[in-house]
Amino acid sequence: SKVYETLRFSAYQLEKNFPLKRVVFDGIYGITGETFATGKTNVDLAKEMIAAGITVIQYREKEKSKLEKYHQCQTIRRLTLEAGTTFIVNDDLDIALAVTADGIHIGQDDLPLKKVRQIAGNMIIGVSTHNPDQAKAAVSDGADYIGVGPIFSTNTKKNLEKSGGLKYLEWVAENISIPHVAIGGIKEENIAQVKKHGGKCFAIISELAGAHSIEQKVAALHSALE
Ligand code: 3NM
Repeated sequence: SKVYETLRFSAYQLEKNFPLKRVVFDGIYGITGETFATGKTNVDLAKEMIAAGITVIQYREKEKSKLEKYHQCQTIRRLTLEAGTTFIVNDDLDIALAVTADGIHIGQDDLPLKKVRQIAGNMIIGVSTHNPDQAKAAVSDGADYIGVGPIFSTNTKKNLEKSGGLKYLEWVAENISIPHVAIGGIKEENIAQVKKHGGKCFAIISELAGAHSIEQKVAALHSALE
């Protein structure tokens, strides 16, 4: 169909113009969440994250229309390209392709990973996992990294599948060869504990969105990790 051809063309363009970057999943992985901020848009949050030195930013937005999300992603794509920041779009593969994001992040209920790979070419693909079976499947189906969570309880995501938390993270750190990103309830006061249990990269929404200054919060998170 026409839509399918358009997506294939976009992926082809992406391969030609944006060869896969070597992305290091290490330290803070910032996720936008303007519903958890006061008076800041997703674009404001991304700007603050870039200024704070965050090197991977994911656009995550569950309330807005496709068009609103597309416009915000266009702006964040421009800002992240200028800054050399890796830009990953959550859920919306069409938006990720349309703005030539560096990557797409999918959950267990999204299109199958193999199909996403077919459409997205060499884009970075991340997959949320909550147990060892999902992690092993993500690796064999070609994910570039996995999300590992929830580590702690969190109110940020609705209908979140349970996981073994820190025990599941330890299992991943020992058994999974591709990069892993810990997520779920990670804050200044518990990030050192996550590191102790095998965490290397830490995905955070509310602790960043809710901070008065993201720059100060990132500095505090870094010193907690030392
Ligand atoms: N995914 P916060 S936990 C989006 O376990 C999301 O896969 C999770 O937000 C998973 O940092 C989560 O505010 C919410 O807890 C993360």
